[in-house]
Amino acid sequence: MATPLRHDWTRAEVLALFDLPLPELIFRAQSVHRERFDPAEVQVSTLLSIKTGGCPEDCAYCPQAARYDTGLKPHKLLSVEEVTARAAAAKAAGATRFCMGAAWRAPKDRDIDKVVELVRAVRALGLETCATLGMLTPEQALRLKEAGLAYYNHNLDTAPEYYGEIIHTREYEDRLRTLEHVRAAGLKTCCGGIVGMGESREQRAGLLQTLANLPEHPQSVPINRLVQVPGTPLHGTAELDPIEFVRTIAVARILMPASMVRLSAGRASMSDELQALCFAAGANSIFYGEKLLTTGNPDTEKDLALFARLGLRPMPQVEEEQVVHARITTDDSVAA
Ligand code: SAM
Ligand code: DTB
Ligand code: SF4
Repeated sequence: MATPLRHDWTRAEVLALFDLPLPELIFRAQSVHRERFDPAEVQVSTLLSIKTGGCPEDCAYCPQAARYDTGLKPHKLLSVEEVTARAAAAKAAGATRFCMGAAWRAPKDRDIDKVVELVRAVRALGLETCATLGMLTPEQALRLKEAGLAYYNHNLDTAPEYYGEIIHTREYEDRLRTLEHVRAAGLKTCCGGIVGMGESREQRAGLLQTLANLPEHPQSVPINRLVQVPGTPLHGTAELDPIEFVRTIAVARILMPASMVRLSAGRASMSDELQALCFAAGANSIFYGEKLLTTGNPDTEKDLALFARLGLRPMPQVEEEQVVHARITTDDSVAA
């Protein structure tokens, strides 16, 4: 029987996992991973920034906050034609999910009207859809669900006690509330955070503990390594030890055994060897395509060569009904 899902992790338990000798930690993560996943498969999603820059929030890591001078060229919401062309190209390159990101604090209802059109257009190409648009009302979440959106990305970013060091224009509670609305609308959640922002190991454990103790584990858990962008307050932060990054991935895998753990931002500056360790530690999805939202990502040829080198292959797209079935049989909180 697969390891049951838990929602009652203590900080001490999570820290004890971080403290394990690395081979033991990777062994445990890999064992849990194989209970529910094929260790040779990696899910690939392509990102597109559909509305770039000019954001009123002050997230200290983000090149899109209007208040930081990062040299970024902002643009308004892209047209349906442009997004459709980009999604078709992503599909042709082998992506199975297309994730649209907008630099909003919270979309207006008329923004949602337009995003609904984009979701319909991307879905019509046979791609799974994901969006990250900021805080949502319950009604907005429902409208996105009705349009056929599969996932909503909304990150907790860091531990509750470190959040105030990174963002001052909204509260942790605001993030939790939007996640509640997303779950209530029946959307799958993509929720994770960023490491390498100067947080302590205890705070990395706090982020993962909070994610695992949500009422339902996020189906997708992006672990981003901070991309340091000149002009943002976090530019110049001491680099996180790459082995500590691997530990973070492994602990995420152990705490959330049925979730896709995404090796997210930061891959452009990671060696093949570091990424190989992350896959061995239970990461099973990546962003694929030469750009994240505004910063670089490895190009597709490089990733395909990495997959070939490691004997990995892209995960086939899961049909909607199969996903629902898998959630009911693997997540006790859904089955209960
Ligand atoms: N504005 C919306 C929001 O904040 O929810 C959606 C877009 S926002 C850019 C999506 C996520 O990208 C953030 O929550 C953060 O985790 C991640 N991110 C932004 N800048 C980053 C950076 N420099 N390094 C790593 N991750 C970053
Ligand atoms: C997530 O957790 N990481 C992605 C996606 N969700 C939207 C975004 C990473 C952004 C990195 C900085 C940039 O390219 O602007
Ligand atoms: Fe705005 Fe999102 Fe960037 Fe924060 S992370 S500044 S909310 S775009």
